[in-house]
Amino acid sequence: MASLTKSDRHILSVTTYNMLLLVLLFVWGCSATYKIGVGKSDITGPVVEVNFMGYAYLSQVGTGLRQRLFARAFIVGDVDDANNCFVYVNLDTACGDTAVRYGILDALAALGSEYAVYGQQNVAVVGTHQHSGPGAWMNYLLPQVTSLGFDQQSYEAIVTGAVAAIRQAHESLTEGSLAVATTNVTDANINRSLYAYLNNPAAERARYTSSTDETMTMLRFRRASDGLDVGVLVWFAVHGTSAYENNTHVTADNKGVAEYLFEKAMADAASAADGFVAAFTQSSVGDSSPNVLGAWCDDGSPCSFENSTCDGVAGSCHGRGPAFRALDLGITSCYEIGRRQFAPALQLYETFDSVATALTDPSVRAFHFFHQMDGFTFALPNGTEVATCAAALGYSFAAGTTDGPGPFDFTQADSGVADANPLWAVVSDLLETPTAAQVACQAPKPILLDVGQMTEPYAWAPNIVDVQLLRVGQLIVIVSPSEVTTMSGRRWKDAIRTAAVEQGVVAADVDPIVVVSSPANTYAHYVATPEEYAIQRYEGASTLYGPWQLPAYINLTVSNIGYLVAGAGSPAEGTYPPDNRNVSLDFIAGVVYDSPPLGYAFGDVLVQPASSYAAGEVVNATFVGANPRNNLRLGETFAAVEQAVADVWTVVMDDWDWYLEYTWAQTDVLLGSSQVVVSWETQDPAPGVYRMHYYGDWKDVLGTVTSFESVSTNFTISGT
Ligand SMILES: *[C@@H]1O[C@H](CO)[C@@H](O)[C@H](O)[C@H]1NC(C)=O
Ligand SMILES: *[C@@H]1O[C@H](CO)[C@@H](O)[C@H](O)[C@H]1NC(C)=O
Ligand SMILES: *[C@@H]1O[C@H](CO)[C@@H](O)[C@H](O)[C@H]1NC(C)=O
Ligand SMILES: *[C@@H]1O[C@H](CO)[C@@H](O)[C@H](O)[C@H]1NC(C)=O
Ligand SMILES: *[C@@H]1O[C@H](CO)[C@@H](O)[C@H](O)[C@H]1NC(C)=O
Ligand SMILES: *[C@@H]1O[C@H](CO)[C@@H](O)[C@H](O)[C@H]1NC(C)=O
Ligand SMILES: *[C@@H]1O[C@H](CO)[C@@H](O)[C@H](O)[C@H]1NC(C)=O
Ligand SMILES: *[C@@H]1O[C@H](CO)[C@@H](O)[C@H](O)[C@H]1NC(C)=O
Ligand SMILES: CC(=O)N[C@H]1CO[C@H](CO)[C@@H](O)[C@@H]1O
Repeated sequence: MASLTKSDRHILSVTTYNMLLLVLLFVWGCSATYKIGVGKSDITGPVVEVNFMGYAYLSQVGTGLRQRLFARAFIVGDVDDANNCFVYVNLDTACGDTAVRYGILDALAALGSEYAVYGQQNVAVVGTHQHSGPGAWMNYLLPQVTSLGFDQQSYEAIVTGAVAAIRQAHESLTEGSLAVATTNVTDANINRSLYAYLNNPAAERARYTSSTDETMTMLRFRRASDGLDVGVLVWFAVHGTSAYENNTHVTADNKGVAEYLFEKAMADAASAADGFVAAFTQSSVGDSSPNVLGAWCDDGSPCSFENSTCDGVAGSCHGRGPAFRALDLGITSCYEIGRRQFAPALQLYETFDSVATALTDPSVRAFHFFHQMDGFTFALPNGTEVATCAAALGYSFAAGTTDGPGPFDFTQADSGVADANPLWAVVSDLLETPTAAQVACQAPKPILLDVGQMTEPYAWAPNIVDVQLLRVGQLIVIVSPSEVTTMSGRRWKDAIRTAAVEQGVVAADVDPIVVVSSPANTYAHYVATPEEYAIQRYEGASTLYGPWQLPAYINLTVSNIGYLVAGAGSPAEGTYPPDNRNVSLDFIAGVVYDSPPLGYAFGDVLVQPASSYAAGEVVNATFVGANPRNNLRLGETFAAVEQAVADVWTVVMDDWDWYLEYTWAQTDVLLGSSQVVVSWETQDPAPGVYRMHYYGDWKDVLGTVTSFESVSTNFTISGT
């Protein structure tokens, strides 16, 4: 081979350089550029004297706070067209809801033209499905029964925080890239209705290794300006029922723990921008339980397989979390199931680039419409015409699940204790007997509550649902109003994946990535497969619109998937669901006034901490308190642990921290006296000098609210 001249070498190196550049451009070109923004804001409503939303257990009324709740918002937009964008709001709440979504949309509309691109069509409001936050913020009457109505303060905390998170996301919009990676998590969920799941066809079940969806999907947001990550949105299916129905401290359950651990880890990560937002969002949650040791009778024998009873009774069959022997209302299990989502997520994040798929198509699309489920007739894929019905709940609904008693289990208040529930006393006479047509439509469901036909004094449950899909590049998000069971989610995702390819929604050379978010936008209970429905366990009994609900949801989304094609228009909005915010009943008494016991002042320390503790011990301080409903202290804290660092008090823990617990108790109803215990379950803190700090707000007889604060004496913690 002839030797090259200097000029030849130059030409060669230029060519090599150009080729390299081309290759690089090709790689960069693969990853599309989007507008991205993230935000996070406190949504912790009244932590005491309000019933928790989720288990609908009449006596589960808040007595304090373990961990604050947040809204985390993500905005994705097309760089070339500001109108093509969507907002994904992940709320640490039991579910999305019509009242809350109306409130968010009203508030966005009031922000003026800059926010006019966000509306019905492209805002998704998704709940993490936790069961230990204050309730009384929902649009329909049924979930209001155990919460004694609708509480303006509880509702506003969620709406205001969600809007604040969306504003932060909007104000932080910048160019960036998105990529998706998945991993399998095998120790954080279990199927709680295996008997129903097994009624799905054997050939279909054989396609999967598990009876729960074990896929964790992470969407990473990386901004272009400095290459730092601003957030992750993580889908994984597991009920937020680690904390049991007898826990009365507000928490965001296992997903709140995962979010906390991930955001704390990112605070020190070189790859993460300041204000990094990690949202763990809910997926095919319907039959997926965090009680991974299975369900057992209180006497230690297994519950009946078919109907989860012990000697024919449902009440004594309970799911057990990984740490059920801790006898701490599920709190240790809750942390552990959170950690079991955090750890694989962190590992995925740290190895992300080697396994991720970049989103490569710059288009961003979303559609939403309302659909009347009562009397919706449509054709199954084999041509047979079927219909969905007005909402109804079956008998198994009252029995609840192995994760806890039935949500809205107000049958407990049915006789004898009616006086205990003033709202039930008002509405119990309004129960409807289902018509023959409704019985036939819902068969084989034995109807317990014909909620879809009950509209007095206002609608009890939704008959109109939100139908919504979001798309960015080849990622498609199914936004479901009902809790989707494992197999329902698989069928729905398959149908969307197939349709997205067939209808050219995604480019021919990429595979669509499909995820399910549920429960979102409203609360339409469950969606089970027709085969699971036939079994009528809890999830089937709570599939509101009859046996064909899942095929209907699939039909509605698949038929409209063309709206996700770049440049397509929008579907008609449909008939809006009723807005019950102004007409809802409210039997929740407000705070009358606070006053300290005779001879004391607000903030006086009734019980000081000991002077020293060993790491691992619990430190308690008791203060003369006031009702925390006087001021929710959103974005602030009721309690803090401070450490003396070079003689300067430095906050080391606040209301967000899992191991700092705030407990409020009324000690004299007439006088309005109360006390607060700030309790720190120390793990392995740095040895040093610490104190407890309590922040309160008291209300006088005229209604004026005044803030106060107080600190305990110093205490030292020695090493282990
Ligand atoms: C997850 O599990 C499924 C089923 O066993 C398997 O096909 C897939 O490759 C796994 N995914 C990852 C990322 O390990
Ligand atoms: C539950 O299933 C058992 C069989 O496992 C049966 O004996 C019992 O009658 C069932 N109970 C109810 C309430 O359906
Ligand atoms: C709380 O509920 C769980 C599950 O039902 C039960 O195992 C536990 O004993 C209860 N704890 C208390 C203190 O009542
Ligand atoms: C949905 O149902 C309608 C009405 O029966 C039918 O025309 C359409 O083909 C169905 N769409 C899909 C995707 O199955
Ligand atoms: C179509 O499918 C449904 C649901 O599997 C079934 O009930 C029906 O019998 C089928 N119709 C025909 C004509 O095969
Ligand atoms: C509810 O009441 C508020 C305040 O009075 C009012 O501005 C609003 O229009 C009402 N909304 C509906 C849907 O009636
Ligand atoms: C600390 O306070 C909590 C909450 O009131 C209470 O449950 C716990 O028993 C107390 N622990 C100690 C060690 O006093
Ligand atoms: C408590 O600790 C602070 C900070 O180290 C110190 O300034 C103060 O003197 C201590 N108070 C008492 C009573 O020891
Ligand atoms: C495959 C699988 O996940 N099976 C579990 C489903 O849940 C039951 C208890 O409800 C377990 O026993 C199975 O191991």
